[in-house]
Amino acid sequence: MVATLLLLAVAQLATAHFGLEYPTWRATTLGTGHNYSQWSYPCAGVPGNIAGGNRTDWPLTGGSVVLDLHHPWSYVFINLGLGENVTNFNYTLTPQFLNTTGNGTLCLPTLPLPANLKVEDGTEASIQVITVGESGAGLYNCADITFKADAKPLAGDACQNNNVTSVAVKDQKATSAGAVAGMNPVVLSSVVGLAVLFVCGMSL
Ligand SMILES: *[C@@H]1O[C@H](CO)[C@@H](O)[C@H](O)[C@H]1NC(C)=O
Ligand SMILES: *[C@@H]1O[C@H](CO)[C@@H](O)[C@H](O)[C@H]1NC(C)=O
Ligand SMILES: *[C@@H]1O[C@H](CO)[C@@H](O)[C@H](O)[C@H]1NC(C)=O
Ligand SMILES: *[C@@H]1O[C@H](CO)[C@@H](O)[C@H](O)[C@H]1NC(C)=O
Ligand SMILES: *[C@@H]1O[C@H](CO)[C@@H](O)[C@H](O)[C@H]1NC(C)=O
Ligand SMILES: *[C@@H]1O[C@H](CO)[C@@H](O)[C@H](O)[C@H]1NC(C)=O
Ligand SMILES: *[C@@H]1O[C@H](CO)[C@@H](O)[C@H](O)[C@H]1NC(C)=O
Ligand SMILES: [Cu+2]
Repeated sequence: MVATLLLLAVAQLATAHFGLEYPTWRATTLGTGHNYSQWSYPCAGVPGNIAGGNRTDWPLTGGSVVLDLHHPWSYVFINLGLGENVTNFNYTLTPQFLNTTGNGTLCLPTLPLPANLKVEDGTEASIQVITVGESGAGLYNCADITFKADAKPLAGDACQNNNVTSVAVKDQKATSAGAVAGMNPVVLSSVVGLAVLFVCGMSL
C-alpha cells in the first residue's frame, strides 16, 4: 500500500490542486478562507469526523468517486481506511493507478473493494484521494463514508466525465520500482512540498 505514495524525486513544476466532489470531502481545501493544504499527508490537514461528521453513504461492494481536476494531466490514487476517524489508509481501491488527461470532471462509477476487505451495513470508513502531477508531489483530499446496504453508485447525470479521460496504469509495483522515469516511492518531504508551493502557491 505504501507503494501508492509515488513521488518524483525533484519538484520543479506546478502541480494540480483538485476537488473531491463525491463522496463529499471532509472540508473544502481549494481556494482561500481556510488553513488546509492539499500538500499535507494524509488528508490536507483536515481531521476526520469534523463538524459532527458529514458522512456519505457508500455501497457495500464499492461506490463512486467524482473528482474536479484542474491541470492537463494527473495520476490518481484512491485508498480507503476503516474506522470513524481514519488516518491509516491501508487499502488501495486503485491497484492500477489512473493516468487522467484533461482538466474537468472525472467520475469513476464503481471502485470495487479489495477482496480481503469485509464491510457490513454501518461500517464507517474514509476515502483518501491522492493526485500526483508534473511536480511529482502528492496532493491529498479525504472524504468520510458509511457503508450502507441500500446505498447505490452514482449513475446517469450524476456520473459524467467532462473533458477528462483516464487510463489504468498497469503493474503499479513495476512502476514504483522505476518504470516511470524519475518516480520513487519516497515519503513526501516538507522540502518538496515547500519547493512546489513556491511555484504553485496561489494558482489553483
Ligand atoms: C488560520 O490561521 C491563522 C493563524 O493561526 C488564524 O489567525 C486564522 O483565524 C485561521 N483561519 C481559519 C479559517 O481557521
Ligand atoms: C455536509 O455535506 C453537505 C452535502 O455536500 C453540504 O451541503 C454541507 O455543507 C456539509 N456540512 C458540513 C457541516 O460540512
Ligand atoms: C480540456 O483539457 C485540456 C487539457 O487540460 C485543456 O487544454 C482544454 O482547454 C480543456 N477543454 C475544456 C473545454 O475545458
Ligand atoms: C481524530 O484523530 C485525531 C488524531 O488521530 C485526533 O487529533 C482528533 O481529535 C480525532 N477527532 C475526533 C473527532 O475523534
Ligand atoms: C488496516 O489497518 C487496520 C487498523 O488501522 C487493521 O485493523 C487492518 O488489519 C489493516 N489491514 C491491512 C490489510 O493491513
Ligand atoms: C500519463 O499521461 C500523460 C499525458 O497524457 C503522458 O504524458 C504520460 O506519459 C502518461 N504516463 C503514463 C505512466 O502512462
Ligand atoms: C481547462 O483549462 C483551460 C485553460 O486553463 C481553461 O480555459 C478551461 O476553462 C478549463 N476547463 C475546465 C473544465 O476546468
Ligand atoms: Cu496547484
